[in-house]
Amino acid sequence: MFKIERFDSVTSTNDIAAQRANEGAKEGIVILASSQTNGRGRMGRNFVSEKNCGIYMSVLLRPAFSPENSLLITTAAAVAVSETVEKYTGKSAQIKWVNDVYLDGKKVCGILTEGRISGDKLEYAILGIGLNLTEPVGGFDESIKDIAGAIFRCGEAFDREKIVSDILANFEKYYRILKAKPHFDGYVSRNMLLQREVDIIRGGETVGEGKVIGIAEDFSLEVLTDSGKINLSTGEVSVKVK
Ligand code: BT5
Repeated sequence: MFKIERFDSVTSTNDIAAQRANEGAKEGIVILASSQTNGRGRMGRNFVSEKNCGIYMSVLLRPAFSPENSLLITTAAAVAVSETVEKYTGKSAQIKWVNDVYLDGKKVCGILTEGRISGDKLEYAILGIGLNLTEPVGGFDESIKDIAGAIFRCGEAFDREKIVSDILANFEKYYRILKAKPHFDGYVSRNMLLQREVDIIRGGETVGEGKVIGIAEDFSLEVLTDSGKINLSTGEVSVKVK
């Protein structure tokens, strides 16, 4: 399903993939770069993408479903990356709702799905995946040194191309039947927030607190607050572990 275009350095692989999409490229184009000068996360946040230290890639998708289902792409990718990380490390990966993969308590991967909607149709989606393979020489950037981790130790041998193809193959097996949510159990079983006390953040402000009790079928986060159970939808809110 995939055709990989390789780059040395780009602003953001999501930008190049969006360009391809706007030029009419078919589903399955993958933009893979050794570094990004303007890698981004959600809500304008930065994604540190140092040269040869990670996998920075974006996949152009043209799914036949409505924009509301685009969360299925992000969550399926989180499971696909987790499975790959587990294969190479022999350790369990965890998913921090909704788009981060953690290993040994550190964030090793972030996922950003962007798209273009026309009318009520999803014209295309760009699945962006940033996975830290090794810590840069001299350590992670000051801004992320407390939270970021990598899946290999410096000097450890690995086959980057094989890891890329494993992630894509794992993703494809879910993507083919995505509306049936084949990745639901794999997502829920890796829920890092389960039973954790969290602050609920909206627009940078703490608007509530509670205990995470699960993930609902629509991938919303179930939180028990003083006034009962609420379901948090991504896009509006994020949570911070207390
Ligand atoms: C994400 O956003 O983590 C989504 C990151 C998606 C990156 C990929 S790389 C390929 C494609 N091209 C792009 O331009 N983006 C995608 P979010 O959940 O908003 O988290 C952002 C936060 O993660 C930052 O504010 C930092 O705290 C932290 N962070 C930044 N760089 C990191 C890194 N390399 N490793 C771990 N954490 C990092």
